[in-house]
Amino acid sequence: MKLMKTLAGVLLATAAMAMTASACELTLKSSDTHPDGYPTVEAVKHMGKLLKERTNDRICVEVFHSAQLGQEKDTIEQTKFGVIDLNRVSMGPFNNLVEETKVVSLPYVFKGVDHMHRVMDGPIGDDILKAFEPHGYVGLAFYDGGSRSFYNKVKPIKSIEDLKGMKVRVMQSDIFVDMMTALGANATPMPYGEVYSAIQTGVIDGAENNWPSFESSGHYEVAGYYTLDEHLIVPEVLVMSKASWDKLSAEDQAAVRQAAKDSVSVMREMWVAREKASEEKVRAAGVEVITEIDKAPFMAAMDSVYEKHVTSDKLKDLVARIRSTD
Ligand code: GTR
Repeated sequence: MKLMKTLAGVLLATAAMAMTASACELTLKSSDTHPDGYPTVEAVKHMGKLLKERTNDRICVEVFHSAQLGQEKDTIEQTKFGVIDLNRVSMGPFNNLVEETKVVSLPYVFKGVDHMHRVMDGPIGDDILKAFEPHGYVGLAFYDGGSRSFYNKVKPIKSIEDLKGMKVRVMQSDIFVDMMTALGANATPMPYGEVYSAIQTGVIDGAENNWPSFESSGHYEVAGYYTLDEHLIVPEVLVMSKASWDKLSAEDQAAVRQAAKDSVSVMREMWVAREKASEEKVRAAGVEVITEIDKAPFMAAMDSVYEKHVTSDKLKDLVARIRSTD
């Protein structure tokens, strides 16, 4: 009898635990390539917290960080089919799927990060978010991705000539391949997760990214020269699978959208702090940072990239609107 009672007690406790764990009626699975603590990961967690509060614990978000669900290009595909509900990625790997994302992936299209914010926070940003929908995604919000610059293990890049013949990893989009070709380098498109060992083993000489990614990926341990040429400012995007979205009520869709929007300012604050912390860590590790760089020749070399990729009226118009935004 005593044993029965104990067993019943254990069963009850287990059931209670299971109920607490599954208190959320719906848990949205979210993917991120970055490690825990990275601003994009924390931003989506924050979004999840807001959503949970606002739906009285009905809808939760679980963030699978550190590429647990796969490399960006693969997770983008899985998101289309609703295997992954939410995905935080760079817009670069979306270039071949959603044409409009190409304009924000063009080298030197933004005058700086503030300009990028003004563009993405306004009607152009709204238009780009809407452009995801016919392709099976719902664009929810843009996050910061800083400025991307070149790093390598061979020598300090002080001018465009230093890039000649270098093997540089880029994100998987033709724009970036053509950008490197225009700079006289050899582009190697590959998933982010393969870059560290590719530099280490000499498959490539270097890559390009912002301070937080350069630091958190550990690439600075194998690539000791970082040149702040800031050739790209590619915003990050948080998308939801249209398949998952369509299962929500209109009210819950609005709650998801609002929680995503409300996570943006928090993300930007975290981003600024992380950029500073990452820069300090990388500099303290002895990486040579080249800040004195004439960007004019880099910009001039990009004409061919624009000619090749900005061909439709739609993209021409978007680029013109970006350029005329103060
Ligand atoms: C990072 C970005 C990632 C990923 C990565 C890359 O800056 O946050 O989403 O795109 O760059 O270079 O692949």
